[in-house]
Formats: sequence, structure tokens, C-alpha cells
Amino acid sequence: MADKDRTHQPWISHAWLGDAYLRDTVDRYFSKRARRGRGRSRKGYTDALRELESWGWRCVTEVHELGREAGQRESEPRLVAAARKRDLAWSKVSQDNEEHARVNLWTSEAWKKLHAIAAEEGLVAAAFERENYGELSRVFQFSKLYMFNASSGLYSCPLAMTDGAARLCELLGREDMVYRRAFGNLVSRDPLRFWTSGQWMTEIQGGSDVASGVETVAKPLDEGGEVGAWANARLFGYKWFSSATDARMAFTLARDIGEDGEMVKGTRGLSLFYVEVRDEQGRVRTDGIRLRRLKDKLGTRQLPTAELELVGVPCRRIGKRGRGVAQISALMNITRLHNSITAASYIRRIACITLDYAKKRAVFGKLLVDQPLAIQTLAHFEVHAQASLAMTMEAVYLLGLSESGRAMEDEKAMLRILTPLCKLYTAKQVVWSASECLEFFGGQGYIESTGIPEIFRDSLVLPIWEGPTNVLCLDVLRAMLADSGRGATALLSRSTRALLSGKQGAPPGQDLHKSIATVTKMAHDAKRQVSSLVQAFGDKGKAREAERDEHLGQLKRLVFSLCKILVSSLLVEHSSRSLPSSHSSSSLGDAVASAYCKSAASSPESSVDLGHLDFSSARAIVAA
Ligand code: UCC
Ligand code: FAD
Repeated sequence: MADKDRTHQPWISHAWLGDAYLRDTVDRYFSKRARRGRGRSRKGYTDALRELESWGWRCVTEVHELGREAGQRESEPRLVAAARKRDLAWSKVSQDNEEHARVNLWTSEAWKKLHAIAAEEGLVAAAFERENYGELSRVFQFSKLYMFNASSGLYSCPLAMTDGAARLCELLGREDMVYRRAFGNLVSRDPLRFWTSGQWMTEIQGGSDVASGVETVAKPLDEGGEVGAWANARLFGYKWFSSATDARMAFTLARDIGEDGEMVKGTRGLSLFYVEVRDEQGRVRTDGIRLRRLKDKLGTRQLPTAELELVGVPCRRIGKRGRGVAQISALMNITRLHNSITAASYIRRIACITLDYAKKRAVFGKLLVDQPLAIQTLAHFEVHAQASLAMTMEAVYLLGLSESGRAMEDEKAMLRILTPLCKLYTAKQVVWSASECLEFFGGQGYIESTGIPEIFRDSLVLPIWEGPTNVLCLDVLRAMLADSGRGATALLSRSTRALLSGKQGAPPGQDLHKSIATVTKMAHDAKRQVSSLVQAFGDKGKAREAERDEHLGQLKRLVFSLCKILVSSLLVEHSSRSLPSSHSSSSLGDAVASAYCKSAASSPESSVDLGHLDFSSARAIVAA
């Protein structure tokens, strides 16, 4: 195509050098570590910068090409005949090999190459190589994921579950059989050794309420032999959604049947199991797993999401009977943050391509970037991009502190509540942004080969995966009740401290100054609401059911206001910091903080729509 014919095509900038906010964020956490007193680590800030810069380039070139290829219709995973009929000519035809002959999973070359790159780049391993960056291992890893995910053709999804699985193994301890079989593979940088993991929780009766939904049962294994060396049970049931169907292993929930044949109902009847899905040659086990069909989905079509029938697959029960939900939540809390960084990554991509397009597309005699209404939309994208990254990185920083044993009790409590908050809020932000992005490109936004429909479709799943918004609101409540509101209080105190220092830096009388004061008041109100909730639901709470329902009916308002208070404070903190001169201008930081705080102050409790930004902030954001 001649150049003049593609003048409006948006270009993707270098994922590191073209993203000043990311660079400033990484800089902020490395500086924080220097102030806090650094633990022992082998690598320093300059090593991190070097790696992030070269990775940023690889993401928008090689990875991006592969991601686009994985998203093509002809690359979609499919079930194919595993063996030709003539390969079975000399075997008895049993139900087993007939089934096996019928189905195996095919994935594209692009998908496999993304697997190899993920291994080489340590996209999971980096979190566990704590000797490199100590408590900042997670900040470093998530910076890489942030640059990768929007280009990854959703290879980000199996990586999320693999990371959660590796963390779960780590918590089991080095002596545990499952740790010994799986951990080294999950964190390997060797593409041939690197395993991914699935997470099978959802069954046809329900994915949120797993205590009622899970009907899969585990029967004790009474045979020895090769399998018996590590397995101690067999699973029977039907898993309704399995996204990482090409994975080597999975963690799953099932209802334990004891030697006496007894089965407990509800959460206490669920245990956690480890399954090796494939054999040494990488083939789906024929002794107990049937790939029944692939889901025909609205989006995420790159992913081999299947329904699996378990007909006695060997597995190993992990930990205590009946503690499955509590145990698998260690995995879920990691995948929820992957969901958040994916949302943030898409929003950054949206901000990048819409701005570039707006600088090229002229309408009614002027470029879009000079049209006030378009400036409003572009500014929203930038604010959401910064807000979603700020929130996720704060959670990720706390995760790194906690995993490296350097978190204080308040920080651990804050991490617990921030995880569902972050997941639910960023997922809402990306859905709003993806829909506006599609419209921003007009008719081209609707054309498959632009890649924009793929961003739209793949974003829509983010509020569903790893728990829908309502379920996560209830998880926020669970976290508050478990620690008498300590995590929420820590989050609000951290926010008010940041807001106060921002207010001291902002000239009185200015809009930012006033908005900070309003958000600070919101924080005080929220503290009161948290304690009244804890009282109403706590052991000593005397609230009647109707009163509790009243609280539950209002829960989302409190949840969204917690998100907005924290994000306001993080953006204010960021803007009030003097940034390295090569990075973003501080006027951009001020404008974003000011626009976000004003929006939070005017609609503290509802959705993610920022409303109308004042035009001077919007213009400053887009011009920066
Ligand atoms: O969607 C899925 C994969 C998609 C693909 C991967 C995407 C990754 C991102 C990629 C980006 C590209 S997999 C399916 C995900 N499913 C869920 O997330 C389930 C959602 N439902 C919930 O979260 C529910 O709230 C349940 C299942 C946790 C509710 O169950 P129960 O039975 O009501 O649970 P209980 O009784 O409240 O909690 C049982 C125990 C308690 O501990 P104890 O017994 O010590 O008091 C809870 O405190 O589990 C503990 N617990 C937690 N602990 C529950 N949730 C948590 C938590 N989040 N953190 C810590
Ligand atoms: P439900 O739990 O029935 O929820 C329906 C609605 O009810 C939601 O809007 C929810 O917010 C609301 N709701 C639920 N409880 C309450 C409440 N108490 N109060 C108010 N509202 C409530 N699962 C896996 O285990 N592994 C996978 O690999 C996997 N991959 C997936 C891939 C794709 C593409 C998709 C779409 C799903 C996948 N899932 C997977 C399933 C996913 O995790 C579930 O769909 C999700 O957890 C929601 O469960 P559900 O579909 O049963 O909806």
C-alpha cells in the first residue's frame, strides 16, 4: 500500500520510551525502596532500566506481530483428530483410544512462540527470582507484563494462572511433593521446560458460588505404580470452563469423598487438587481427561477455552481436606492482579493509538486532536491509563513487600482489600475505554484487520474473569470483616497522608486544592462507613437482616468511593513528586491529578465515567 493511503493508520509507540508515566512509576518505586532501606538484591535500577527498555521494543515489534497472528481466525485453537484411524489399526478399539483418536488440541505456531518468549523473558520467573530485585521483583515483573499484555494475543492469560500456581506451590513449601514436581517448571526460563498451569473452578452450576457449584468428586486412589507415586485420588466431574487447556497441569477444586464414602456439602467439603493434564510427551492424558468441546466465545478467541470431562484422572489432594477455597484464593489473588495489569495495558494502548490517530485525522477542516470534544475523550483515556496503572502498581508493590517478608501488618491488610478493589475498578475502566476507543476510530474501529475490535472483545471479559464486580464487592466486605476494617483503614490513612502532602504543595484557591479537600473529606466519611459496616456485620453486630441487606445494597457505592479516594491520592502523590527531567512534564501530572480529583469529588460513588473534565485540564493533558 502506498504511504499516502495509510496516513491515518495509528502507530504504536515504544512501550517503554513512549510511556513516560510508566517510567516515572517505576522510578517512584525504586526511589521508595532506596528511602525505605533496600533489602539485599543482586541487580539495581540501571539493570532494570536496561532490560525494560529493550523489552519495550520487543513488545511492540516481534511480540505484537505474533499477538496479531494469534488473533487471526485461522490461528484459533481447534480440536483435531489426535491419531489417524490407521494408527489404531493394531490396537483394540476401546472407548478410550477411540475418544483419543477423535480429539486433541491444536494451537497455532504464533501461540507456541509466545510461550517461548514468555519463558525466555521470565514473565513468570521474574517474580520468584527475588535475589535480583528483592521486594521490587513484582514491580519489575508487572512492568514487563504491562508492556506485553496488550500485544500478547492473550498469552497473558495462561501466564496469569501459571504465576498464581507458582505462588501456590511456593506457599506449600519446598518439601511438598507438588512443589517438587511443578515449581521448577513453572518458573523456568527454558521454553522447553516451562510449564503453564490451568485453574479449574467453574462448573455448570456456578462459577462465583463454587461451594454450591462444584460437583466434581475426588475418590481416594487405592492403586500404586507410577501414578501412585505422586497421585492420591482420582477426579470425576465436568469442568465447564478451562482456559489454559494446553497447560501441563492445573489446580482444581473438588468434593472429597473419604474412605468411608462420606461427602461434605458447601465450602467445607471442597479440597484443592493438583492434576498433571499432559504426559511427558505433552499429550493430554488419556487416562481420565476428555476434551468435550471448545467454547464458541464473543472474544478471547485465541484462548483454547474448553469443557473437560474428568473420568478418573489421577490427582493429588493438597493440604487439609475442606480448605480448598481458602487455599486456591492464594492463586486467585495473583490472577486478579494480572487481570488488572491487563486492563491497564489495554487502556495505555488505547490512549496511545487514539492520540496518534487524532494527530493524523482531519475532520471539518481541523485535526481531531484540535477539536475540543475529541480532546475531552483523549484526556479521559490518558487519565484512565494513569489511574489504572497507579492503582495496580500500588497493589503489586505491596504484594512484592509481602512475598519478600518486608511488609508491615497494615501493608498486608491493605494488600488484601486492594486486590479485589483493583481488579473490579480497572476492569470497569477498560470496558468504558474500549467502547469509546472503537467509536473514536469511526467506521475503521469496526474493521477486524485494524485490531481494534479484538481489543474491544477481549476487554469485555475482564470484569467476568476471576470474579464479577458484585462478587468482588463481597470479597471487599469479606476482607473488611476478617480484619475489623484494618485494611480499609490503612488504605484510607495512606490516602489521606498523600492527599495532605499534595494539598500543602498546591496553591490555595486553586481547583486542585479544593478538590483535594473534598476527596479528603470523602476519605473521612468512608472511614465512618467502614466502621459502621464492620459493626453491623461483625460478631457483636446486632443488625437485623433487613439492616444488613440495606448495607449490602449500598456496598458498591462504598467500594467505588474507596477506589476513587485511593486513585486520587496516588495521582496527587505522583504529581507532587519532582520527576526526572527526561520523564513526563510535571504539568501533565498536575493536570491528570486535578482532573481525576475533581471528577472523584463530584461523583464519589458511582461508575468509572469521569464526566466532563474541565477543558483547561483536558487540553493540558492532551498537549503534554
Ligand atoms: O475465571 C477464571 C480464569 C479465567 C482466565 C484467567 C484470567 C486471569 C487474568 C488474565 C488476564 C489476561 S478462573 C475462575 C475464577 N473464579 C473466581 O474467582 C471465583 C469467584 N468467587 C469468589 O471469589 C467467591 O467469593 C468464593 C468462591 C471465594 C466464595 O466462596 P465461599 O464458599 O462463600 O467462601 P467463604 O466461606 O467466604 O471463604 C472460604 C475461605 C475463608 O477462609 P477461612 O475459612 O479461613 O475463614 C475466606 O476468608 O476462603 C477465604 N477466602 C479468601 N482468602 C475467600 N476468598 C479469599 C481471598 N480472595 N483471599 C483470601
Ligand atoms: P455467576 O456466578 O452465575 O454470576 C452471574 C451474575 O450474578 C454476575 O453478574 C455476578 O456478579 C452476579 N452475582 C453472583 N453472586 C452474587 C451475589 N451474591 N450478589 C449479587 N450478584 C451476584 N473459570 C475457571 O474456573 N477456569 C477458567 O479457566 C475459566 N476460563 C474462562 C474463560 C472465559 C472466556 C470465560 C467467559 C469464563 C471463564 N471461566 C473460567 C469462568 C468464569 O470464572 C466465570 O464465568 C465467572 O467466575 C462467573 O461465574 P458464572 O459464569 O457462573 O456467573
